[in-house]
Order: sequence, then C-alpha cells, then structure tokens
Amino acid sequence: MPERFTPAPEDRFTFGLWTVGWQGADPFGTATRPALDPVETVERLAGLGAYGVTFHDDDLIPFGSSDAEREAVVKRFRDALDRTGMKVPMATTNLFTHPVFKDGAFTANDRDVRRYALRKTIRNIDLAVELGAGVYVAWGGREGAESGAAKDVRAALDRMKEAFDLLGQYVTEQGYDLRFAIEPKPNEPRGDILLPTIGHALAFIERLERPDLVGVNPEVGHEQMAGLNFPHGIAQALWAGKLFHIDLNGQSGIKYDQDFRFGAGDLRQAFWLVGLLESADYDGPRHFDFKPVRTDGQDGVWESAKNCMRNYLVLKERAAAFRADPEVQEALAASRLPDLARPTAEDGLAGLLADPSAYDTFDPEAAGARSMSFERLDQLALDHLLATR
Ligand code: 3MF
Ligand code: MG
Ligand code: MG
Repeated sequence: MPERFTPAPEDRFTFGLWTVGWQGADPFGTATRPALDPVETVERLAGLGAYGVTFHDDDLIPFGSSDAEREAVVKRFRDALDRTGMKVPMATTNLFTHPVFKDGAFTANDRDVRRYALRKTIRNIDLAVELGAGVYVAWGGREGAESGAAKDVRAALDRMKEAFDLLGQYVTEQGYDLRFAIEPKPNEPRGDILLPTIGHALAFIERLERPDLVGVNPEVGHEQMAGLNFPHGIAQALWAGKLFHIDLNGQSGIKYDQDFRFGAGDLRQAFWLVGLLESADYDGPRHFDFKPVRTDGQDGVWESAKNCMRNYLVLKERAAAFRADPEVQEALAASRLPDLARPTAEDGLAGLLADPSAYDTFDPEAAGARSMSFERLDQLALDHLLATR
C-alpha cells in the first residue's frame, strides 16, 4: 500500500466508540459480535493512525452506573487517552436507547422526561469539557412522531428551542469553550424526525438565544436518505459558517440508514465532498459514524475503520489532482465557473439599471445558445476519480 494513504493524527480522523463498537444488533437480529472495551478501541484506533475518539455518555459509562463505577471507568479511559495521545474533540448524549426516551427527549410530551433529558445532557457536558471536547453533538433521533396528532410540532419546536437556550446558558455560565452541533436526520428510528435536514436545522438555529454557539453536524447518509445532495448541503453549512462537525459514512440511495464505511455507497458524492472540505479549509475533525457490516467479525471492524481513513486520503489525492490538472482549469473556464465568483452588479443597482447591455441590447437568444460544456468537465472529474488520468 502506498505510504501516502496511511493516516496520521494530523489528518484529524476520529471515530465514535459506538461505531467500531457496534455489535451488529438490528431490528431483525441479535448481536453478531462481542462487546468492545472502550480502552481497546482507543488503543486499536491509535495504532491505525486516528486522531481521537468520540462517545455518547452511555457508550463509556453504562446506563445506571453508580458514581464509583463511573469514576473508575472514566479513569481507565483517561489513562488510555494519555498513554496513546488520542483526543476527544466531541461528545454527545444517548437520548434514544432507554425506554424513557421512546417519545423523545427535549421534545417528549412528558415534561419530566424533558427535564431528565436536559440533566443527563448537562452531566455529560461536564465530562466532555473535562476531556477537552470543543463540540457537543445533539442528534434528536427520538424527537418526532409516527402519527399526526401525536406531536404538536410547533410546541415541540418551542421545547427544542428552550432546550438549546438552556444548554447555551449553562455552558456560558460555566465559562466552557464548547459549541453545539445539531445532527439532522429525516427518519429512523422515529417515522418522522424533527429538524430532518441541514436546511431545517440552519433555519432553527437562527431562532435561538445564542445562535453563535450552535451549528450543525451533518451525516452523509442522513441527507442521502432524504434524496438530497450531501456536498450541496455541506456547502450551504460552510457558507453559513455553521459546519462545526461532520459524520462521514457511506449510503446507497433512499433507504434505511446504511452507515457503510466512508467511500462505500455514493462514491461520486464522496469525491465532491472531500474536495469541498479540503478546499474550504474545514479545520474540524473528519469524524466517521459508520457501522462495520454485521456479517463480519472483529477482522472486518478494524479493516473497515482503517479503510474509512484510507478512502478519505485517496479521495483527497484524487480531488487535488482534479483541481491541479491544467485541462480541468481550462474546462472550468470554458464552463464559466470563474464568472460565478464575480458579483452580478459591482456597479450597484443604479449601474445595473443604467446599463443598456444588461437588457436593451442583450441578446438572450445568443446567450441561450452558448454551450456550458459541462459534459467535458464532468468526464474529467470522473477520470480523476477513477484514476484514469
Ligand atoms: C444515528 C446517528 C447517531 C449520531 C450520534 C451523535 C448513533 O443515525 O447518526 O449515532 O451520530 O448520536 O453523534
Ligand atoms: Mg446515522
Ligand atoms: Mg451520526
């Protein structure tokens, strides 16, 4: 294997404990693999060249642990981090597994469940900050409904806003350097989940008391489950200054959340995504949220983790080669991409209105007949992706 596709901590690759730790239980079958010790996960991932790990509170500290058990688990974990140099740039809360969250957490109809969900989150925020995290992800998988009358969506959004306002107040009052990232998903496990796409989340954030503290954590497969173009969604999140974190994985079309390793699924979107993240100087972690297929044993777990990183690095090289190719530069110019970067009216509204060439003498027939030459451009991209150039 060429040296250049071997990851190093500088590449900032991170994995959730729940990803490689997934035992393969799905709605139709029980686990096919034994549980993984988080300490072993830290060590194995460090050995593969990862930068860090992330976790839900319950991934690390089993739900219902006593304070003494919690302390012992955290100490072992912290020792493993210190030994390996692995970081914890992000943490999150499990607000979906226990039956208490069956109707949601921040937007459960039951007020006492909502209050418990906030306290559970705040408890793990304290730990996240202690371990050095800068981002706290919020995936509201159970915030939603299966039937129309079951959820008053406008009231639920009021409660969702209330939750983020309280969490924002908490981190501000504690003086924590921690920002939140909302992770949208259209459905699964709920029939319909609130804040289903990047766009819904971005609009919601602007209604919060502290919008600056909140961004998004989009996941490849989640947007593709809704038939959306993931790189386009990421571009809008970047444009809005809201890409605080990202969940990389693979998905083939509008289906259940497949969580394939990164590079599997829609490879063309993966190519554009990596090109975008690298050219936009996104400086957050490249976080993998995938599930090693349940057909495989532990061999497949580490093989797929390694290949998430490898595929990212391969695509990074391919995307850079595309950009550096003089023929691509020429094709981009022929397709008038540089022109899109130019303001439409640097002469202002008055200039636009006074310019006869903008309307009176403009020839829409001639402009309509100009080829955009996108076919050549796209084939050059495909040739680079396939390494045939
Ligand atoms: C579900 C997910 C979640 C979130 C996680 C927050 C269990 O489809 O993607 O993974 O990513 O809860 O990081
Ligand atoms: Mg997911
Ligand atoms: Mg995710």
